[in-house]
Amino acid sequence: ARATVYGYPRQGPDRELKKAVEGYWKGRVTADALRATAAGLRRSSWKRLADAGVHEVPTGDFSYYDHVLDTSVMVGAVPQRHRAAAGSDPLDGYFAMARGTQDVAPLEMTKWFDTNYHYLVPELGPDTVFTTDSTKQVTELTEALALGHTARPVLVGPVTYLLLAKPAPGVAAGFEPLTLLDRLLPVYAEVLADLRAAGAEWVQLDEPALVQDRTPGELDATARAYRELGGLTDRPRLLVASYFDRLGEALPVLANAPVEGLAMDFTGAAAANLHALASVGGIPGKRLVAGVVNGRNIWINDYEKSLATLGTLLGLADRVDVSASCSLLHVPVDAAAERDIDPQILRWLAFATQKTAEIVTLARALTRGTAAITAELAVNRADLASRANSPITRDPAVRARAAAVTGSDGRRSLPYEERAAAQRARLGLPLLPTTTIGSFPQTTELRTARADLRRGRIGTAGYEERIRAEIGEVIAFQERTGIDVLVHGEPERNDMVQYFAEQLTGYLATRHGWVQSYGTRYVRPPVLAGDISRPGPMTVRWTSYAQSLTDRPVKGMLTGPVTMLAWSFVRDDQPLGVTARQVALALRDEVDDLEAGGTSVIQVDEPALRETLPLRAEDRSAYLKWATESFRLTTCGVRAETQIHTHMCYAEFGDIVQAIIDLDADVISLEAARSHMQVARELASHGYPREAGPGVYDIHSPRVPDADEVAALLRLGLEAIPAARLWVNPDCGLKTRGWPETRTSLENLVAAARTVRGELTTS
Ligand code: THG
Ligand code: ZN
Repeated sequence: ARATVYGYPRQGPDRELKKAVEGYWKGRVTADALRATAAGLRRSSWKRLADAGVHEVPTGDFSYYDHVLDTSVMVGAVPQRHRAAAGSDPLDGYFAMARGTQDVAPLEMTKWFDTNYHYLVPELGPDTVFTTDSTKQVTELTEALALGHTARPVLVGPVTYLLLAKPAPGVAAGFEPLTLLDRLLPVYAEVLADLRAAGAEWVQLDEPALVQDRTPGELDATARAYRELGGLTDRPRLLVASYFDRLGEALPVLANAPVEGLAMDFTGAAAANLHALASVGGIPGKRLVAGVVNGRNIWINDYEKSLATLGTLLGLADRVDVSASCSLLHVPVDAAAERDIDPQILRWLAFATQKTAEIVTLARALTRGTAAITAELAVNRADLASRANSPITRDPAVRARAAAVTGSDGRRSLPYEERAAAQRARLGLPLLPTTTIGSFPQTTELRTARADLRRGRIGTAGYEERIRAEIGEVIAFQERTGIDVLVHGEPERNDMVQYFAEQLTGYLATRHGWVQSYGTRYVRPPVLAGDISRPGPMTVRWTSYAQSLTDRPVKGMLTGPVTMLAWSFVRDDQPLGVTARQVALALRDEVDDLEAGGTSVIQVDEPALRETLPLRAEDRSAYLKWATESFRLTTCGVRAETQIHTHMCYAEFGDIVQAIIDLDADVISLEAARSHMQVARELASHGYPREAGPGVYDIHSPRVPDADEVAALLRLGLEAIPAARLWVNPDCGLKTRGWPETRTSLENLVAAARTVRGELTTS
């Protein structure tokens, strides 16, 4: 058996790629220097893999920005508006597609399946003409072969590429990119021929879209695609890879396709692939690459369990190789860099480096028998036992409390209508009340203050003085501008998930655990390692301080349990719903403390509610059940006159409106400005019964909307949501905006609210 991986973190151990690319954008790094840095990173990643014992390294998985964008370049799917830039310089054209320019908008970005990676959405239409550019794939393969590696180019497969695309601007929304398949396949055929000529024995075609529910037409297209590619004579052997879930109905399609290998995920919900593969009679004559090491979480592998899976698989394919379930892009580079984590706990963690070693060990056991890994097995067993029996993973008090939760803990004391009356009486807000989502601009001074505190240049007292001053300014600005429900602006927080994780017991933060989120942007997801409890209040002090400065209500701001899970590495030793309940109980105490401290409005953000929705429809109701239960457990402990808000963004909400209703929040604010209040109409069509603030100011752009424009959006909102239940707010938090545009935009927003209020009272 061979050890292999489908992809490796691109950034380098110290995010060297981020620095080089951003330096290039600023004109501080030449194109040649950028290319040299990239080639150096590829070379060292292959060397790390090969030195660890990986037999077949991936090529073409590297990217300056995004591998779906690279695929668009490979097939010539460059939108008209980016062609001028691409024509004058390919690298600048590439970045124009990724980031836009002064004159043209970038491609849209969206989440890569249910991960936290974002890709650039291909824009296609009936007039799209595909052309072949295999340069990047061929160059990277040639580099690896020249270094003496056995290498396997990895490409986004044609079916997934088309299924991830959307109609180009100006093309009818009903256009289905998959109808372009027959035009796209000849391009893939040329790329395959070029790769063969460059020395590829195998090429991997990634088709993760096949783990989602697919229509019979889509499955037919898949069969046709692989019949055609498989039927080519001038091609390397083909490995069709799937990951993130089970193949389901697509399995027989691929098993019967004239390709030489399949790569399948056998972790988590995808473990069902094992029985499915047996029930189609295996893939005799084909190579199976078995993803038994979880490629998107950070826990060490259970060798005995993986070996049992691999043992069964041996009878189901011609040859079985070992890999991670998906590209290692989704995990940080090296756990050994985490000097601050307790060495005992560190033994439970596996980042890309450790996962590579696991894959090699399992491949060795498969080839030479488990006797060849006796020592590794013993260590693995001991580490798993230490985790299972640790007081960190089993806190009896947390468990007893979670077990004692009853249905009434997840129900507000009164129905919405009565709460709303109590809240109206307490808050005394005008019609169309104005508010913001929570954060205000994170100025350079604030970042510097945080960095100074970290490096010991200023003490806690100096830092807190700085935070108090900022809160004072933010409150004064909001009062001056005439905003009705104020926020403290969150100057003390960097990443909201990290901020709470650092204050909860059972959560680990990493120092170097960067994972690419999009382009040159990275996050350091904290680790939900143990049972979660809250040693003390987390936000009460700053919220109370802000409230002490004003007579208007100041909203308390928390991140909800679903988002805390979605943006962390989660425990794999208990159901997600169990972890969510623990986080919810810790947050519930925070909500209760805020209320006890006099906070009358509390917002619990769930931006990730939609993005964690399972890939397969049949798994969704179970997810939505624990997701809504944990939100309600967080928020339902308050009195009727305390108003609960929530906020969601980054998503289409159409398919979760019922879940949004089930959260039973009094007020929800949503991203909507760019979609012309589409979300307000969606809420209305589902009979959404409570208050809503569809965003009227798109904070993703530095553009300042004028008051007329905001007023027009509000009038649109009023067509869907009655005046008594409509709020006025931006799309999302303001932390990425500058102060000048924030100031004017919010002044215009308040002016628009006043204008439309006037129209309501006179009519
Ligand atoms: N927090 C976390 N996960 C997230 C988001 C978040 N996932 C989805 C979405 N938001 C991703 N968006 C971003 C936006 C900006 C950055 C990263 C992800 C970003 N990162 C800095 C960088 O790479 O330079 C580093 C930030 C830091 O120092 O922590 O700008 O909001 N958890
Ligand atoms: Zn948001």
